[in-house]
Amino acid sequence: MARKFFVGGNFKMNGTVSSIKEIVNNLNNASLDPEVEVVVSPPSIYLHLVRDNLTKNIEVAAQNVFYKGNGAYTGEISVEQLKDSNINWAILGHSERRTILQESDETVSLKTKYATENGVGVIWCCGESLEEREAGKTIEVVSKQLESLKSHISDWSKIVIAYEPIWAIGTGKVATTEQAQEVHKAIRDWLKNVSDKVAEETRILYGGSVNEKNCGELGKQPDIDGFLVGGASLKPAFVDIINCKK
Ligand code: 3PY
Repeated sequence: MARKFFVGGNFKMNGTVSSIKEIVNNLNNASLDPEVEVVVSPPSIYLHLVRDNLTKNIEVAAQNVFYKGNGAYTGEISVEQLKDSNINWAILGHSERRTILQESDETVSLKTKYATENGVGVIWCCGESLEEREAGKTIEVVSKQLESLKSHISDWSKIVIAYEPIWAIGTGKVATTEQAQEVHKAIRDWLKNVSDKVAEETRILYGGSVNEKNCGELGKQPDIDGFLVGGASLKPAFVDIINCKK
């Protein structure tokens, strides 16, 4: 089965009612490649605004979700609430949450398990720090993150993996196409530990300073099945990234 190209827009903690309406209008009026699956992820306060106004061809993702159902968990958001609001995706394990919010591999895996078992797709992020890359530990670090995930989940069909080297996030530094392809291939090889089918079918996105200029080359790599876009998803150029295969 051919893997459908996937482009996610991670707005992070950015935007206002008016700037987000502008992004939504821009996407609604754009001619988007129908062969590409697009998901945008605004901050939780704007999830409804986006879902209510955005074309239904584009799905919406939360930037976090809790690993338990509704209850006494102040400040958290539940899978049930997402589904009730027609939000069918969540980004989990982004390095900003792993480092700044100190989410462990275990926490990310538990969240991913709860979300996927209850009908919410997950853009599951992994990646190494600059120090780890320089120590030659990239594959080891990513494999450890994957290992934790594998020990908690059995259904991989609702997971899209985003490889995001931490040193390329918000720094303007992009992994070279060779560096990105090498890790994507290693992730696909690792997925054979789950099954050949999962290795063949799981989309692996590249994230980290993707923009309209570098997306073309990255998108041609055999194991790069799309992007998780940060800052550029807030700009009109996001449309060019979605259409990079056109
Ligand atoms: C970035 O491109 O900076 C990202 O973190 C995308 O998630």
